[in-house]
Amino acid sequence: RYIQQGWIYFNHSLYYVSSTENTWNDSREDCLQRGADLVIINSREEQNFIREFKTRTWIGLTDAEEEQTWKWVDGTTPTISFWDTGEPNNVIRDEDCGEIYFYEKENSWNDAPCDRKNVWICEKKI
Ligand code: 2F8
Ligand code: CA
Repeated sequence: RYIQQGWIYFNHSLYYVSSTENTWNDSREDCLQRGADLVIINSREEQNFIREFKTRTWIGLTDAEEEQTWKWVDGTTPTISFWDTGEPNNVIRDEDCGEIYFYEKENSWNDAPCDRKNVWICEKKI
């Protein structure tokens, strides 16, 4: 078993859950400084693993570059997605950043304003 202080292992990646809240950009910056990036969700198993932290959290998803074109922080387009019903809806001002909102539900992603403060989760592949 792979153990590293503050990081939790799942399926070839390590995950770090912040203990404070920050904007999406500052959250991403924190992850980069930890040699990681905001979490990228590639499977139902990973989505459900992240939900188990039971927190509203930023994920590494944004359409800041082009409205309605959602991209992961590694530049890829989601192959599988878990938007909540009616999301993404861009409802409050400009909602360009992805979060897990109602983690009780498998379909729990929401687009939220990037300057909102959230817990964040970093992922690094090992
Ligand atoms: O009901 C979904 C809706 O809830 C909030 O707006 C009232 C969210 N806003 C923020 O998180 C700021 C919306 O993004 C979300 O779509
Ligand atoms: Ca929304």
